[in-house]
Amino acid sequence: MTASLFTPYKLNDTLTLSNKILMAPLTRCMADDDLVPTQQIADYYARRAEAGLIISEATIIRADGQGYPNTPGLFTPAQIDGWRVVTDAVHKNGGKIFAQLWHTGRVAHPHFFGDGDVLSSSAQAVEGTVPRMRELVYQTPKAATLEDIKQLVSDYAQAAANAIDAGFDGVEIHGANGYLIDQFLHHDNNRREDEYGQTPENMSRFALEVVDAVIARIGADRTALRLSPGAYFNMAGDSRDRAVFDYLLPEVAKRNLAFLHGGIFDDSMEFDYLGGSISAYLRSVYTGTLVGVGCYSAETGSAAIEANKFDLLAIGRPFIANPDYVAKVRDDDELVAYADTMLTELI
Ligand code: FNR
Ligand code: 8K6
Repeated sequence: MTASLFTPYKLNDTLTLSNKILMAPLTRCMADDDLVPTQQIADYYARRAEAGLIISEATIIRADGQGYPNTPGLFTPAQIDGWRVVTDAVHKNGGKIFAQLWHTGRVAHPHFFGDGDVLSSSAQAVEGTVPRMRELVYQTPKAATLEDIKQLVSDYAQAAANAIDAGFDGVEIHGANGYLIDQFLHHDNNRREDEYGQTPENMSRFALEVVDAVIARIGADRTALRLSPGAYFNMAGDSRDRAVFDYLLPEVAKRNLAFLHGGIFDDSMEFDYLGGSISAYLRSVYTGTLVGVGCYSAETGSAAIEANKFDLLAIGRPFIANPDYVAKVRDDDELVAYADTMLTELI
């Protein structure tokens, strides 16, 4: 029932995956205090090298992108060296790994990076407090100036170059889940009146500038993108968002990225203004390789691939619970059920 997951998949002339199971990006908050990945993190990823592709936990491109404790970075020499230990360990076990490039935008907190502005598309605060750190109330961000935007685009590109330097096979730009890039793509957050706001073309501009800058540094074959056309996390939906993604997705398709990855926790969720689930909407508008994700099992994911709903399957929580997820699925062994209590330890 899962045989379709175990055939190789050619992403492009540069990269072929040995199977269609991706490890989804999973924040673990276990980097050291300089945001350097540890040997334990290297071991954790190396145990999962049988995945066709590992996508790393979200990794910040610069200090003011941090919104959670001990999330790794890719902007200091020590962080690059730390990641090289991880990528070497994964490669030694026959795996492939992309870095997920992250800036949390208005979800960042100065508690983590010292003085400095919290940046977003507009001065719209996210309600509430940092998870598990209730004393940290989110601040009203500063709307990024044109100068700030230029610098951010350049910092994404530099982080991509750093990822390649650290031995990653490519990068996934984190444009999903209500973080910085997504904060330009939804009307709830983007209230700008300049060339980055109001129209689908303007609201897509930052995302496309980041994509183009990363491609210019490391090539389209090694560049992927994650997007959440449906707002569901730290952001409210707006029926006008549909037009933004209707414009953006064909533009992304022209760039010939390695793949596009939906950003969602449960792909059975339907969005009125998208006319269905995230994967169904993305399939209808985007023509390249599509990764489906969100509460799939190997069986339901394999069936979805056979029904041509998407091309590759990303697995998140079950991979936290089962380092040997791929072998277990292949051998039809029983999986350990995921529980949130497992987040305190890297098994
Ligand atoms: C996530 N997810 C996530 N997504 C992302 O783009 N970057 C990240 O760093 C994280 N971190 C993260 C941590 C934890 C603990 C969870 C549970 C989830 C979302 C994840 O990639 C995936 O989309 C969802 O978990 C849905 O897939 P599963 O878990 O149902 O297979
Ligand atoms: C993306 C980085 C976040 C780091 C902590 C993640 C902890 C996630 C635990 C699962 C909770 C899912 C909540 C998502 C909102 C879904 C609303 C339908």
